[in-house]
Amino acid sequence: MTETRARSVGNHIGGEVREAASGGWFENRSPTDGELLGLYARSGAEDVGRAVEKARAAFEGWRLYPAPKRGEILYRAGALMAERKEEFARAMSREMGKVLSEARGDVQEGIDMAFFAAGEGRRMLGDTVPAELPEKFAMSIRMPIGVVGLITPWNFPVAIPSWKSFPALVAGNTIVLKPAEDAPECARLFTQLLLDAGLPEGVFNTVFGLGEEAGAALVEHPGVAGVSFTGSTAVGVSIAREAHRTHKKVATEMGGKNAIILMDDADVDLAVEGAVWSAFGTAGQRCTAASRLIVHERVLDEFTEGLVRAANALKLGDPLDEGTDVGPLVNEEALRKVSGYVEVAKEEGATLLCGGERATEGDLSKGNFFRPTIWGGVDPGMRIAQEEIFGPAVCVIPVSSYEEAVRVNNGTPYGLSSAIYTRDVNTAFRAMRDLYTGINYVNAGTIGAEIQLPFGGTKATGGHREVGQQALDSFTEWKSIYVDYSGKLQ
Ligand code: TXE
Repeated sequence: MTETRARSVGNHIGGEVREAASGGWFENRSPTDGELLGLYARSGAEDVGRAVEKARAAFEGWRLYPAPKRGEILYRAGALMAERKEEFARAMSREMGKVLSEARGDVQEGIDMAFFAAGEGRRMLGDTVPAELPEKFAMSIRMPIGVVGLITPWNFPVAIPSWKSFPALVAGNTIVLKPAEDAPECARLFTQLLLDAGLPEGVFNTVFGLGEEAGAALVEHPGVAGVSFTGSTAVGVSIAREAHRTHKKVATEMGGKNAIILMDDADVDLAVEGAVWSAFGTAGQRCTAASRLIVHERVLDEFTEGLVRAANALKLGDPLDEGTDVGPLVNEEALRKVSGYVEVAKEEGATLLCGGERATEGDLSKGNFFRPTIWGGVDPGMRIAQEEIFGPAVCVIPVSSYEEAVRVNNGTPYGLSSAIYTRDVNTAFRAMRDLYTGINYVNAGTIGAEIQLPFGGTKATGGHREVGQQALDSFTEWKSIYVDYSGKLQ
């Protein structure tokens, strides 16, 4: 790649690379040291309109292209992604700050998703059911919906576009992607990968830009049949409202306030390890990040001591360094948001057990580094225990029974993931029944979703599911078909 191309990246529309109609650009800067990594097209309604037009034109051919053949292209995309894994992972670490080992995991999810979705090309099961009359046949099939708009966040910049794109493509839809402004390079690599894998022109289009400009234009466009979004609750709710107004199918995934419960019979060392990675992995910027630790009072001291020790031992630094445990927050806005919650916690009377401030020693001063933060003595009603912080900060909430733990777990607006540590198999099964979240871990932290099971949550998380066979639900409509072969009015 030449220096000039690295510095200014245009949209991918109908197989061509184009500047934004306005000629504007936005900057992509490293959260580690502020370096300018590139300029990306700052698109608006005109660019989005052009991309939707190309995608609509391509839809007519793509929907008739046999699904097993669509699957073959996805197989090639998966294989190419495996070959380019390191390139993707490094670009990701550099532009959004996830440590390299986690970035590789992110890309691996994309690879897994490509192969899984490719298989749907020969499956995409519908029902055949008995008809009510002898010479009649009844069945259901999935139909693609048309052009789908994908709006994706920066925190899983390869996995999430893959989770959305591959099922949408195998089902016969064409796509306009509006990736997050904090991870555009991953989206460029992803788009190039799909073209190299052999997707016909116009089937996959990428329009860079800001949410309220390019993103909003995509949601409003009448030629878009469906929208799939992952990001903040406020934006997701406004997108869903606009999509309903303009009669689009819509799926929103809007984060969580995930909890890990520790019962008094838990393996405390195991739980400390699980809690540390669930709370501070990707600097807490995962939708399933654990931000509440609901701990039985009988193991509270032992657990809290172990947790603070482990958090203080984490190494902050350059995410490209293999020895780094925790990288920077994605941008200065995120830094302000997390710092704001430290003030809130103080006002609410929580006890700061460690962290609570920006890390500025040595090279860390150049980036958005925040120390792993733990609050003790937290009441479940406090704002820090209710709102998504999306940073390396976690609350410890003491409880005295299983019933109280379940009540606290279920007592937030969100419902993405939860975990329980217990050695009692009966308690574990009760928890699987009682915790009202879309994902539930037993004796493991809130990390490690596998793409063959649905991913998503209840309540303010959004209620939709990605990946697994359920992924097709956001990108297809069911059609029921009745064939009468009697040749007469039955
Ligand atoms: O999200 P936004 P941001 C949460 C988390 C985080 C907060 C802010 O709490 O601190 O959101 O992050 C596009 N019309 N999560 O600002 O703004 C935007 O360009 C159409 C949780 O990154 O929701 C980007 O592509 N699109 C989450 C995408 O929406 C719009 C992951 C997400 O951006 C738009 C990320 C608009 N009006 C953040 N405004 C999770 N569930 O994991 C923005 N966008």
